[in-house]
Amino acid sequence: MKDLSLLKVVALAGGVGGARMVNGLAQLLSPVQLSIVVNTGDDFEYWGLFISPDLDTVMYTLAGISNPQTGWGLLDEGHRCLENMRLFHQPDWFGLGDRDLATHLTRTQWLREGKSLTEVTRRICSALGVQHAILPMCNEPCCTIAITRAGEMDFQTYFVKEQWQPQLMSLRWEGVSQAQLTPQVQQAFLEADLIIICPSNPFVSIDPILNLPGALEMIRAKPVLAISPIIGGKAVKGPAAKMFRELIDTEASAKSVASYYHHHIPLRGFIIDQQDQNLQNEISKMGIEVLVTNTLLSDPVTQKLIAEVVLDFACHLV
Ligand code: FO1
Repeated sequence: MKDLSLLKVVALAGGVGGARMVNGLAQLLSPVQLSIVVNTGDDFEYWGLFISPDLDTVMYTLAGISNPQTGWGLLDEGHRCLENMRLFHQPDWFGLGDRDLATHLTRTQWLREGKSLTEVTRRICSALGVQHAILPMCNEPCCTIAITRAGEMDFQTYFVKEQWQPQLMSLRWEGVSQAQLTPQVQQAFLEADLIIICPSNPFVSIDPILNLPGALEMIRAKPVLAISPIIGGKAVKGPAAKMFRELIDTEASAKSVASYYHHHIPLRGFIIDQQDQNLQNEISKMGIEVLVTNTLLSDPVTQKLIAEVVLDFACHLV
């Protein structure tokens, strides 16, 4: 059994569910103990600005300034700029708030000055008072492209503009062959005692990280624990359940999540919600230790409680 105070964890995260799990872990693990590797497959250009939604969602959540209703964007937000962008017949389907714009303006300026996405993220985190290392999975663009019956589209067009309704046939990542895990991410994997796959969308938040050259090998070398993003056959938020059906012709369940990951990363542990208690034995038969607990990350206090249960389970596994 590992002493929690000595545990070094790397969390893989994307989207709102991932950010909320990370928020729980960050209340229990110091910045020395916890590093967060974040998906950048959702990144895109909009209004001439470089937008990195998953980095922002994790940063804002850890800074305690994210909009609790949506999980993304900022608290106390205005949309005056959006109103005037409409006057100029600019696209308005991606709702950028006024305060949020400062992040995109600054990130775009610093990237244009030649700073890496990792350095830009470090600087913004420091200004927001976030002490944990939020690490983009790579510094090169590696954008998720949705191949749908309605044609190909970038991820945000699929997810926001089309409200993830087009039928998905497959996904691809623009630039993946030139993309590399950053040195900081590789170092975090090497030093980790445990890797936690947060309850994010397996296909568009976690797979972009796993697809990067060398990622699977580095992750397989460590004990891995995952939390199911599917509860009672449904995603807590977003298209994960629909993607199980459309991408791999599989009914979404905590069990299908476990076998999806286990197929290419042997899971040491898997955490499912009480609603899926009935799946515990079937998942255990795959050779995975299963923990059944509440996994609804509804607010920061609950996020911390769930993280406590997860880490206690983890300390018995590693
Ligand atoms: N999601 C929406 O459904 N509608 C939006 O208008 C929207 C705006 C937005 C602005 C900034 C940002 O960081 C995220 C935003 N998101 C919006 C969420 C975003 O599309 C998703 O959180 C991730 O890309 C999926 O993980």
